[in-house]
Amino acid sequence: MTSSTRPLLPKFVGERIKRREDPRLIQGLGTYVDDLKPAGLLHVAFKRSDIAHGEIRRLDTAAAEAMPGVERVVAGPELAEIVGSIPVATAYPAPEHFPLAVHRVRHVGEPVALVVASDRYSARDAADAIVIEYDELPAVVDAETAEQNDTLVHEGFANNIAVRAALGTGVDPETQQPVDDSAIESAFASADVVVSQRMVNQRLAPTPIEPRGVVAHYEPGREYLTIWSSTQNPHLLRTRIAQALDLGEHQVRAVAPEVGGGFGCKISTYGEEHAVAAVSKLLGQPVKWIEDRSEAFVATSHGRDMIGTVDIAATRGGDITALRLRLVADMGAYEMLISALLPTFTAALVGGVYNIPIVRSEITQVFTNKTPTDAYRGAGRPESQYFLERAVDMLARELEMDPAELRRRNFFQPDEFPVTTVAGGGLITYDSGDYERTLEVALKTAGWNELIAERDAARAEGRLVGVGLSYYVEVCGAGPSFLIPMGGWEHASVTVERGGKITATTGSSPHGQGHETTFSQMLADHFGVPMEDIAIVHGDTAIVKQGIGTWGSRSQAVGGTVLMLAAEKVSEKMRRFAAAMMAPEEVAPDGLVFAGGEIVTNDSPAIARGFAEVADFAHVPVPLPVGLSPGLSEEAFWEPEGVTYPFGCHISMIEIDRETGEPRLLKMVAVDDCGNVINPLIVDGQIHGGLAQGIGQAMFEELVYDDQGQPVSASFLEYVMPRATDLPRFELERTVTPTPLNPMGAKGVGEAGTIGSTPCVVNAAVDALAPLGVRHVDMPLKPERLWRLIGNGGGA
Ligand code: MCN
Repeated sequence: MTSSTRPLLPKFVGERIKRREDPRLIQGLGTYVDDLKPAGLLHVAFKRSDIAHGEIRRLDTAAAEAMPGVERVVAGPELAEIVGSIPVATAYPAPEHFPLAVHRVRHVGEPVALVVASDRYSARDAADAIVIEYDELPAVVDAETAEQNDTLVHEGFANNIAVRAALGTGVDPETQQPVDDSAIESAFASADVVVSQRMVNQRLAPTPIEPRGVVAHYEPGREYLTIWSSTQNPHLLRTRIAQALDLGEHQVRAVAPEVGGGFGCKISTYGEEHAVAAVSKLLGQPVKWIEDRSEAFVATSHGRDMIGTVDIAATRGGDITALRLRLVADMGAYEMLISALLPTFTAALVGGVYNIPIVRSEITQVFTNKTPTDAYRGAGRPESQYFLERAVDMLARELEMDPAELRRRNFFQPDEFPVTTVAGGGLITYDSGDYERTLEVALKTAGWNELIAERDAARAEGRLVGVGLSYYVEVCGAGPSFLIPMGGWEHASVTVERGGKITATTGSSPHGQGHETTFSQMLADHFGVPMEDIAIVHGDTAIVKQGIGTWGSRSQAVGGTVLMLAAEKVSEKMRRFAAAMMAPEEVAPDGLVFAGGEIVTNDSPAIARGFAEVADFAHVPVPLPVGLSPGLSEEAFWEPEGVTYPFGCHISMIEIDRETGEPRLLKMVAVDDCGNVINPLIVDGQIHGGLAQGIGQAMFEELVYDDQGQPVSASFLEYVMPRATDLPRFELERTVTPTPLNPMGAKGVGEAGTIGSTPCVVNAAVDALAPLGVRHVDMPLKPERLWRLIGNGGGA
């Protein structure tokens, strides 16, 4: 793929280069959706349900319509006529989900009507003046009993079940239903040791710094809609909006300008995007909606919310012989784009890095009267590795074995890869791994033996100090298309312009990951030019013709690969132009290399032409070399044969105040392996952010609903985000196990930190409380919860 004569990773790739996008972002020079103010702009505000479940008996918009500045009020049935139901991307049956509720509301925060007005404040005031009377219905709140609840969230989904599936031993992979329980039952019946635990992976709010926002501008004359959205997925948005409004994709331009974070909650196309686009088309004017933080807590999809009961069986010597996961996943009130798939990811990876011969997962996904759940950084993998790594830690304690030693004993070995796992039901094949090496680096970096000695000394003084270790494997770089409902490929184009500057487009649409930097590092090496000569364009479907978007940590592995394929097509043509320019010398294009702003022969003395000189010639080729067409612009589509599996080992130390229950994280070591690294500084940054979020789940964050389905922690007053002062200095190391699935040998890293850190911190907390007899504590590690455990001498 790269030109044959040059090394793959020569100059910029592998260097700690600061992000090119940061100067504009930190100086406030970026353009976000709310910065857009097209002439004639109108503003939308949504009237949302303040109850969890009820029939809409009366919707009175008269007062709102009479208010100054109000242009239009739209309710559910009218909008449903125009845009229909919002589609999901999975094969599972999904209930209808209209952008504005029709007849019934199913969660607090569900939009019921919208107001279009001349300014944001008039729109908000008028939305507040809409009167809705409901016939309230009982709310389905508890996921574990939703199946037995007499109330149905959706009439068409009996027992509130969205999906019932199974994976692994004794399961038919076609029907995803258990067909033979004998192996799993006999494994548990004959085990020396069995450890079982119910664990809660609590509901979280993704809370990117920039909430969602949309501007839509339909131009009736051109019959053309431009939609700007704070999205991870502009191309999917284009497709979905075109379908909803009965337009061709060529009539819709979707733009993701600067996006202030997404963490998975901006993958879906939301009802608000459909609604704002439809209203702009109705009125023939530009329309804007900017989500406020209170809305974001109830209207943007939530993450996690799974309850797992794990049984793990082993021999006395520490060989894990079987694992069973019974999973209840709370979908909330509707399915979002890929939410129905996430529990299957959890199940598919629940065997982790261990060679466990018998693994069975049984999944029940239920509807409740809460905000829908969907992808949140890690999307299924943090839950899976949490359930597994807590169970493995409990097993180590039961066996009185060093937790590192128990893990080491059960790893898949390097010569076993590629490994098709039992947990994945034959559908999952880990590409590459050397798990023991990473464990050893982590133990050494953390000073494991010293940490244990320190903990024991602290214990001797009566302090509650614990040490935790976790191992994870996760899945990144999604493709090929048979696995991914939106398409498992990515697209890129590369153009070398007159004068030798380069513009590349990528269908990966970053929202904080730094693609402009890493992708230009790769192209700079490829073409032998400075990074400053390269522009990476993303997020605008009028310029970037095709794309799948940024999610599932796939941009480097898939987007990076296709970019290099497009670059190779251009450089191949450029070598032929250069060879023609070197005539009458007999120069073989294959023998030319790109270096130092020139295209040169490998011979001595070398013959060279300037990069810009060749670019100019390619645009005015007189005479046109035989077999060449003018210009230097190429595009490529590519999909990988399979997904990559990064892994890593995290170690932490925590102290819990005996008097107050307040936990303090003292140490956090993360050793992650994402294959070859393009930019170590960016990769470290991705790990830092991921660790903060994973620790946030372990220690602080939780969306709580009362028994009426009212969210009671839906503001930053109650929803506790991790702050810099809550976190220790992160100690990072890396091992490098390249993947064979792409030419760069790169795996993804964007979610890794989130996945390993959560069980690691909880394992440390349980270790701290173990002298009191504590076996498990559910997240988050709230001081009150810990204080009660301490006060009860470790009892529940
Ligand atoms: N990279 C690298 N070497 C590798 C792998 C990656 O240098 N071996 C670089 C890439 O070039 C890219 C970055 O690291 O600049 C992340 O790449 P990758 O792991 O491919 O992940 P994506 O770019 O696809 O990002 C998605 C991932 C996800 S799924 C979530 S959620 C997430 C995350 O990235 N949300 C984020 N990181 C985030 N970072 C910020 N600032 N904001 C978010 O919302």
